[in-house]
Amino acid sequence: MAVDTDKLLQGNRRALAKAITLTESRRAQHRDEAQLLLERILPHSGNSIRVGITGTPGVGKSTFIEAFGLHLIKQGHKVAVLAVDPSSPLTGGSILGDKTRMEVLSQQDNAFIRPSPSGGALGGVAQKTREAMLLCEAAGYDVILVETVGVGQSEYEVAGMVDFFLVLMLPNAGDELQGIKKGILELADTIAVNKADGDNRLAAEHTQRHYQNALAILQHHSFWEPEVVLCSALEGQNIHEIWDIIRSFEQQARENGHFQRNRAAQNKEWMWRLVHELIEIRLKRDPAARQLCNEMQTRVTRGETTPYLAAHRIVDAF
Ligand SMILES: Nc1nc2c(ncn2[C@@H]2O[C@H](COP(=O)(O)OP(=O)(O)OP(=O)(O)O)[C@@H](O)[C@H]2O)c(=O)[nH]1
Ligand SMILES: [Mg+2]
Repeated sequence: MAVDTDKLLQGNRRALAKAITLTESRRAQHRDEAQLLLERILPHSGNSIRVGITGTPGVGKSTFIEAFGLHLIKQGHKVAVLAVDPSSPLTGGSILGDKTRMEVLSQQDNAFIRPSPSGGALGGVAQKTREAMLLCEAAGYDVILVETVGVGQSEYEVAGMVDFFLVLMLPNAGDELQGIKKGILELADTIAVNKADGDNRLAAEHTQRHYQNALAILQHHSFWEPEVVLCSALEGQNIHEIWDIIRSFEQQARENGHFQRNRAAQNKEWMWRLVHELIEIRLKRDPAARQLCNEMQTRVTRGETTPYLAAHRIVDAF
């Protein structure tokens, strides 16, 4: 499954699609090839703004990405849309399965849309999405949109791989209805209340004030003060303004060094996460270690030893 690296770097879509397929392959040989390819293209990656987009099902993510992506393309950008959907490991998830709401965007030469990978062994869906992101950047895509739904840990995983995190909300719904978990507001760099059109307008303004208040009492550790804006993906309202906000964030973050520091920290964190996972995978693969693990599990559940001591014994033996 040879990928033409030159073609990939020239922005050839078929080479890009093939490269991503290679990273998603479960075959050991493909995995090795993929890692070599990634190392080769790494110096050509990174020249993009990575934007995470989340929101409860039906909030309008697909509609928003369609409008937003078309706006960006008009500005001369090349837009890649990736998805992180851990909900359905076999089918590859539901989001972006419907390209119907991105019908126009998906036909653009300067747009590349890729549905969620299914989870792999090491690092899961997030690992593959990170790899796809690097490949898209190497192929010249300078805006990467990573879509996710509020399932499991997916918002956290996406927030950990992007420069800017956009949370879409519905008008006039409490936190429970938004599917908002505690902590999500702390991840948001901007909240956009979507569907702020027609009869929803007043309700949207109400929701806007609600989240403005909620954000005001949060502790921000960063230079950036998240805003709450209204938009209508369907009518194309305020799409332009949201891009302006992201641009402004990027400019400030690059100037004050946050941008580079954040990416470096993300890579470091991810490396450690993989180290932890890899140790666990190897441990469970080794027959002797596996037996010891089982033994320790039994003893811990019976209350014969402490989790602390059991963990030490396992790791020492390994
Ligand atoms: N009035 C109004 N309707 C909208 C807007 N954006 C999306 N919708 C509608 O809301 C419904 C859901 O939109 P989607 O874009 O599919 O939402 P989604 O978040 O991608 O949903 P999932 O993929 O199921 O998570 C569709 O019927 C859209 O037409 C908007 O700005 N205003
Ligand atoms: Mg959708």
